[in-house]
Amino acid sequence: MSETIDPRQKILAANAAAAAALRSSFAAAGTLVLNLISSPGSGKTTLLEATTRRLVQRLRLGCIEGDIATERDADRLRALGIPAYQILTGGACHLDARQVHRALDEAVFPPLDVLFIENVGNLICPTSYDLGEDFKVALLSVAEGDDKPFKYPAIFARAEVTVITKSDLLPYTSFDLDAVRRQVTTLNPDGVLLATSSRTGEGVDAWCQLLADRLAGKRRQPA
Ligand SMILES: Nc1nc2c(ncn2[C@@H]2O[C@H](COP(=O)(O)OP(=O)(O)OP(=O)(O)O)[C@@H](O)[C@H]2O)c(=O)[nH]1
Ligand SMILES: [Mg+2]
Repeated sequence: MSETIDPRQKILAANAAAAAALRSSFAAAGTLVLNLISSPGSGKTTLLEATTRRLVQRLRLGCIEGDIATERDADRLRALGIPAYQILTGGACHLDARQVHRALDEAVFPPLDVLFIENVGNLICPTSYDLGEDFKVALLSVAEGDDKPFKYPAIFARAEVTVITKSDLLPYTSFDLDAVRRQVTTLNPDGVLLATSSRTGEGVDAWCQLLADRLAGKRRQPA
């Protein structure tokens, strides 16, 4: 009897192999790599802009942007003086490890301390695709509603860090931060949750400190 292989499992296995190769090269380079995942418009690029403004003098930063169309997000980060490469998926709802590998080949980035990978705006598809990152970051904006972790559990369970964005909008909404905290803790008891506003700067220093701590932790580990 012939064994049938689920095509999705085959794709994910090929992706896992490509991600493992990326992870070893990031370890050898001592580069901390983050995979940022959230709905469209939740504030990924704006948080990266705020992060870049704070850290660009101290750390060598770079960015891979994933979008269906346009170079807009990569242009926003280049304008702040960091190298950024735009992957255009042409319709695909997530990035995969082979695209990241090709992007790194084409971009020829200088040595980096931190590489941000901003995934295609989507809380579902990017969740299953390992990109060789150190950890996934799930972002949830106050404007999206406080029920999202339990509605999209996979990403909030897998992301080591959840960043609530647009906290400046809290006074104008019924968003219950404690309710979100409880959901995230249930899904991922070891996860970290930060509330931030790229507009007021609230929580952005704590986010930058988390990046610096994770980078130092990675550099202490043998490659
Ligand atoms: N009030 C407020 N608005 C914000 C904040 N961060 C981002 N925005 C606004 O939210 C909108 C979307 O922000 P982006 O950073 O482009 O969102 P994104 O997640 O990168 O979007 P995609 O790349 O399309 O998925 C922009 O109009 C931002 O100005 C914030 O902290 N507070
Ligand atoms: Mg963006």
